[in-house]
Amino acid sequence: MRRLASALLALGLLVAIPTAAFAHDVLERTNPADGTTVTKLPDQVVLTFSETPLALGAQVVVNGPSGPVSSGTPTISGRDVKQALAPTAPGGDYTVSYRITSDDGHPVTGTFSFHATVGLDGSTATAGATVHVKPVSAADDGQGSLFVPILLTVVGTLVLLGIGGYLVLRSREADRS
Ligand SMILES: [Cu+2]
Repeated sequence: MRRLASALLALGLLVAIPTAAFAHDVLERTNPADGTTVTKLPDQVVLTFSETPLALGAQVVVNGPSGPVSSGTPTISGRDVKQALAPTAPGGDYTVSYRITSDDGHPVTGTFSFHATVGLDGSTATAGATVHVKPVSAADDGQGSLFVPILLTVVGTLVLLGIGGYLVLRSREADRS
């Protein structure tokens, strides 16, 4: 009986520990920032994540008034993913779509937007262009919401610890009598 109780306690601890290691790489900030206006289009966009994404399969598509202006493939430098822009990129509204591989192996995707008054080609944004303020959207193709798996882990751990603790107490009382 005591052996079973110890095993259940150990199992409960095993379930509890790895939860933190399954975190997704969350997009923390971008340059240019989402929903902002920059006077001059930078020669690259930078996406900073909470952890270093895997080098595998990173994609950043930058769409402007003239279409896609991404130049080459993105580079990963620490927690930063950098995407160079073509020197022909004009002023106007830009939308950036990204897909990176989180360090837990899951793909993380999302979009953000900004407005550049002057483009890399020196052109000014056309009159009447509006800034599209759009919240950063992020999605995890691999798992959807993390809430349910975390809840199940917590509940499962509490149940196992509870059963284990109860059995330890019972076996102690049994020894005494
Ligand atoms: Cu994940």
